[in-house]
Amino acid sequence: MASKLTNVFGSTRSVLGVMDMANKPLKVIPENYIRPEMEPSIQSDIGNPLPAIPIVDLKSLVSDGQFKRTELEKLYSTCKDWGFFQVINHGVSPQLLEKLKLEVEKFFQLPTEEKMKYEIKPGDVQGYGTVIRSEDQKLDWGDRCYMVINPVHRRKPYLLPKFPPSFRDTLESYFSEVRKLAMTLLGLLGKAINMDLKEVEDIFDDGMQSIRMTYYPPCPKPEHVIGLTPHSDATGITIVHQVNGVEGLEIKKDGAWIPVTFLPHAFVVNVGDVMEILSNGAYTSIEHRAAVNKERERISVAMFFNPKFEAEIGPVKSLLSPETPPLFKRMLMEDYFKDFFSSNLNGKAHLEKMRIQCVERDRGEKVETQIQ
Ligand SMILES: O=C(O)CCC(=O)C(=O)O
Repeated sequence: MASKLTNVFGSTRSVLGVMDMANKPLKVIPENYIRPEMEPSIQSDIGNPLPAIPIVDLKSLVSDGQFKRTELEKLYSTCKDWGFFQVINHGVSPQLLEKLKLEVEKFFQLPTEEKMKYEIKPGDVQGYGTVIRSEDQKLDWGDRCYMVINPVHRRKPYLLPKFPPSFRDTLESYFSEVRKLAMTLLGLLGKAINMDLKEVEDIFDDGMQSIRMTYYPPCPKPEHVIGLTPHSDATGITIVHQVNGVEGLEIKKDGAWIPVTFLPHAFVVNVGDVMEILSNGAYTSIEHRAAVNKERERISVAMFFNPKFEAEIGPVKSLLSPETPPLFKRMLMEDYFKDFFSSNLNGKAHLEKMRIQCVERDRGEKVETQIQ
């Protein structure tokens, strides 16, 4: 079937309601959810435990506003080798996380007609539902709501401002707590590649921030569907909260899909493409996906921290020299985003578009070409 493509930065329509479908007894999974090409994840067995993503204890990394050099070095190698870590002692209160859990669960349990008020509008990517760009598009086994939350003037008036008041207030408290954590982590990641705090703040302070809340219903054949298509994030960093303790996040490490086991109250943090670009490839933005569970629903809340729309992204100048030339091109954050949201999630394809390729010409001269 011919693909019907849309205008840039937009959707033809959105679909709502995997949840409604999964609530009815399902004999067959609809064809557009089936992923025949899905790579299996590795499983633990006796004597062969799963590799675990590193743990960062923020209390031992920073005390009295000072960081420990050895811990910072560990953070650097974690972001280089794994691109993912769990953060504990992060300072976000367990009471707030519990309140968020109740509110998010309540939100996803609202009748479909209520949630339709927040449906993604044609030509947009924000709101409740999934953007459909072509008739033959494979769909994820999850209901989600994505929205920009900062800068505040970019918020859609029909989304967060129209949420049930107690949910909105809880989300605002969550944003403010997690934002503090994100700025601390971004400062540390910057420090580890010799960026000044001022440079980090100029890029990220009051930057573009967004949130995706996802409800993954149980699926009778979880091995045939995917909750979230493999992708790397077009962000500086992402902070993921696994709201109801049900696992599903998987990361691709050395070619294998590894399930992530969240520690209680920990957040999982990942380096995004923008951080890989800023660090000139020192940090790695890792592909990840979400699997679904046969019996239990799963809920996650991911918060994305990006540079300001008007910031230029590209390798940090202090990292460049004739021996360490730029590996990525420079671009305005706003344009980078438009480009990201104009296509569906697809592994690391978006980051690869930013990569500068060095081609040795026959003459022996080094020429830089850019993959477009
Ligand atoms: O559901 C998860 O654990 C991951 C969520 C995520 O990576 C995303 O929303 O981009």
